[in-house]
Amino acid sequence: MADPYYITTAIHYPNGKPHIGHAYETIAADVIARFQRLMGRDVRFQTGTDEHGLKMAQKARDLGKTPRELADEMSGAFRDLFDRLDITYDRFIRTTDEDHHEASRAIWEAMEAKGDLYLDRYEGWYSVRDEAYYDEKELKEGPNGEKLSPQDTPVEWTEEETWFFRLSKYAEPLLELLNTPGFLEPASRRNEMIAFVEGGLKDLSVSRTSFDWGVKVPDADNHVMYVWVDALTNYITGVGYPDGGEMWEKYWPASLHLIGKDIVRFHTIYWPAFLMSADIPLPKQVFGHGFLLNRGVKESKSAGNVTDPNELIDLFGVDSLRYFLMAEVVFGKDGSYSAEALVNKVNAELANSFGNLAQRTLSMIHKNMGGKLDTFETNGDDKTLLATVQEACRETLPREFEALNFSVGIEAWLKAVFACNAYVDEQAPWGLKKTDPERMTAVLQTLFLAIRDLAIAIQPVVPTKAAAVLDQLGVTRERRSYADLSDEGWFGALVAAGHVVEKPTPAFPRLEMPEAED
Ligand code: ME8
Repeated sequence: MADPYYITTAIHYPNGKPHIGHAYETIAADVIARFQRLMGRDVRFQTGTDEHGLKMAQKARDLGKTPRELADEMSGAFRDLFDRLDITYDRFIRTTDEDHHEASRAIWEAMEAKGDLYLDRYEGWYSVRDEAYYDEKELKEGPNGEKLSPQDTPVEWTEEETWFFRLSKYAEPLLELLNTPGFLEPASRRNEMIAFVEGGLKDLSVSRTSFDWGVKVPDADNHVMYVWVDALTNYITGVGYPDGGEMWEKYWPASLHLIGKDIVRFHTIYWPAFLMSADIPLPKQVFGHGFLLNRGVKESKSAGNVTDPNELIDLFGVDSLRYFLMAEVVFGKDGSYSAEALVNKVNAELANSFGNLAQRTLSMIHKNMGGKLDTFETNGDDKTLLATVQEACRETLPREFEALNFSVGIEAWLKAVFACNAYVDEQAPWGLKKTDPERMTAVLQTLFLAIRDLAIAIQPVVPTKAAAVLDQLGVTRERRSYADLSDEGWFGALVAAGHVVEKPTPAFPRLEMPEAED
């Protein structure tokens, strides 16, 4: 049986349209999901929208809509974007889904049965934008003397009767968890979380009475759950909690919660504590990726620099966007993007390097060999090239992708592409047609083998483009996994089947910079 692998993204607030950060996180998760499938694992991939809470309620009120109307409209915009981005999710969860309400009530009841919930009065600071409670000592002073959260969002003083969760009880096991190698990655995010726990954990307010847009607390109808209690629970709703069953047995605990660095506290402190309280096993890993900046600057409505990912897709295509984000940004660190950087990188690495390699090779096979393949003898140069390509595609890239070092894996792949292009220049197959046709066929078919490895390896990042190259090579859809790479019989089978290389169409055309608008 294939190893199960359950990956989740954060669920996104549908209080506005999706932005580039949402696209980035979901693309990264999709690259992981596709990679793990190609590694032979049985993958489940969940993403979705986080629809409750004060932020949604306030935004809907400002727009003169009901929260439900706003959620329906914007959740649809997220779903449409993810479909356009070729995101292969198995479930798009909405926290307004009925099974999610049931799961949220069930985890609440489990925490209550443990004696971890009690009613008391909350007095303190709340940031609606972060949907987070803050301690006085965490706050900063804004330019006009106002109080701001550590994320620079406004906070308001809140006083109400709420349910509390005994977070303080879990300090010891949480420290042990945070010190477990691999639980929270990258390791650079650990110290801050450890310091937060060591600074003393206060019990957490987990319900609100001042509004009603949320999951109702069991037997206390005037309370709705604190939005993060229900939001985090989405991860288990999606695999069958509380009923259990086959999906639950197979996929929980999750292999990876992929989230941004701003919400690490919720995922590595609150969430594990809720799970410990409810006697549910803990996720294996939480990875806090960095933020994507627009030419080095955070996007915001007030700065007027918010990019609609749909526009980037319209201009440059999905695979170009996916490639740029994964190749350019060191995963775990902040990264910067701009249309020029995207066009330059994609043209240099995909169009001029890999695309051109495939296009030149297939054209020459089509023209000079009548598109026909045959068995051939390799010489030392051919063997060296194939060894370089195979090491990159069969070892380095999979190893680095497994460790979520995408840019490092892609860099190794690109070096192998460069090696192929250097080999083409050295061997100059176009000059061999008259002088040594046998050698020409050996060179072109060595390249054919190399391109197949390169195209298979890069599929998680540029699925449509890689598939187009593999189609042209004649590699069947069922034989494109990482395990298939070491099947040495495939070329012989292709020859035996009489595969003919057709006149190729470029899989990676050059991108143009759009005309600047006045
Ligand atoms: O935080 N670059 O939702 P959200 C990269 N609903 N990632 C970014 C980003 C940027 N510029 N801006 C945001 C929430 N993100 C909660 C999550 S999970 C149970 C509930 C990331 O819509 C952010 O870090 O504000 C988060 O992982 C995701 O986008 C959704 O953010």
